[in-house]
Amino acid sequence: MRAGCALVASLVMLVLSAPAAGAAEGELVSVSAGAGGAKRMLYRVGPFDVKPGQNEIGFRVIDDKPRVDGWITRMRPDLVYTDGRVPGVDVIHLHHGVWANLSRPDATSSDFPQRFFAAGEEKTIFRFPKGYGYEYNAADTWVLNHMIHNLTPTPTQVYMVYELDFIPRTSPAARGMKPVRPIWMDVENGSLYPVFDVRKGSGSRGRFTYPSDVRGAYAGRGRRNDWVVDRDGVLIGTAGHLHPGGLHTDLYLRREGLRRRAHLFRSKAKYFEPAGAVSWDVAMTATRPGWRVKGSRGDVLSTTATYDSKRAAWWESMGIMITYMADSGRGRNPFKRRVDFPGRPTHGHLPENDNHGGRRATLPNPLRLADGETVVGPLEILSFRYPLGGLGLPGAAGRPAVVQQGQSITFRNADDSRGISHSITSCKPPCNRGTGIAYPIADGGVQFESGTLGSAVPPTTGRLEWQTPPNLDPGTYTYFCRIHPFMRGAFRVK
Ligand SMILES: [Cu+2]
Repeated sequence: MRAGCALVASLVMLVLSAPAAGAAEGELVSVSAGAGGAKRMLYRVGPFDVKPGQNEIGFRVIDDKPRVDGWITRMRPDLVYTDGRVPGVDVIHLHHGVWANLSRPDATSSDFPQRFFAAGEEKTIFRFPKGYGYEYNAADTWVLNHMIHNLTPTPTQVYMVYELDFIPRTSPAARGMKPVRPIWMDVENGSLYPVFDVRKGSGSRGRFTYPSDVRGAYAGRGRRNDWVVDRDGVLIGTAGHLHPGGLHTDLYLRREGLRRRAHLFRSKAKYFEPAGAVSWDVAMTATRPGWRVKGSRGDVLSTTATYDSKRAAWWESMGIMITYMADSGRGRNPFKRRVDFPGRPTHGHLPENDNHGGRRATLPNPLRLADGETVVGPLEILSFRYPLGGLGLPGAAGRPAVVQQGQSITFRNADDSRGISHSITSCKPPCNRGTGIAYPIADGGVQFESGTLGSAVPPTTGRLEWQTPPNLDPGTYTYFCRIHPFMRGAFRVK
């Protein structure tokens, strides 16, 4: 581990001090043999106790990994219940898993151990081109940074699954393997929760690119999306990570003395989702096996993330592009020859994305309801309910809460004591249809957003209270909780 690395040290302390996180009780589930001594190994880590409505970041040392040195040539992530079924993404959502090697330094951020593989709900399968692999030392310590999000109040248990294609160092297939180094590219690199907001209507022509479309995105903190290439080498593969609403991530190279930057690759979000770019029913494209790009020491690699901003706002979005680099080998000079050929999606539609939602109204239409009670004092969100104007609540409580024009409603998250965070996020009225991966979304004509209300570390904002904008025109406004989208509410400005 690198000395003087405060964040890593604190992560390790966190991992080692948490009793539940000491010895992981995961296991090697299956092994199948491939050519030349290669193996496909399926591991599961956990089980993780998933609390009601949880949406938090945790760490766990991974003891479940190959026992001998060798090469990793492919990784596939997943999430399963204890009975092996894959949870619906509208129920349990893999916000992210980041596999980090505590025994090696990270290339692009001194605040982290080496982040060598990561996945979100798009579940990208990463395969290195033939002859390349991630060099694996059995003695290295791995830690899994996980964020498992429960969209419901029902507790459960899940395992994180990772499948490796592994070549033991002593097997014939290991001959001539070339090592790759993970280069973690991220539009908010260095942050434990690297997010930015996409407002509806921002950017131009319905597309918003971060950081380019935000003036002063990195004011006073350096360009988070840049990395100065530290030694000559060859980039051999990459794939992007986005959230719903995301369209593509891009990788560029700049070289001193050249005016034009070279476009290296666009990782596109291929949506299977019938409603379009609004859900996790998506696969990202990865570079094709023949992609090789020469980079020289002193070049600047950078990444951007582009989202659709026509239909909705996308709060707390990400843009990450893990790129793998070898120290030597043949590659194209991207300033002389084209390299940005289209990639391929790493998988097809996944059945856990089958509940799209948004088909039928399952709650009363607040536009047609009579006035509810006039708001006096803060509204306490408790037990996954908005107390006044919570759609589906019995009697007057289920009708739109009334506020006079010029006044605000204060919401307070009273579930925080149980570690549950909520948001108040505007959606287009009536916002009363069935919940699924594609509904509701933050498509309110008037945008308001509380952030993730909670007192803990990110992803919460550290605040429990939020006030509606005081300048709203008379009318009925609908909102939902981004963390628990079955929660809906309405208020009426008079
Ligand atoms: Cu909530």
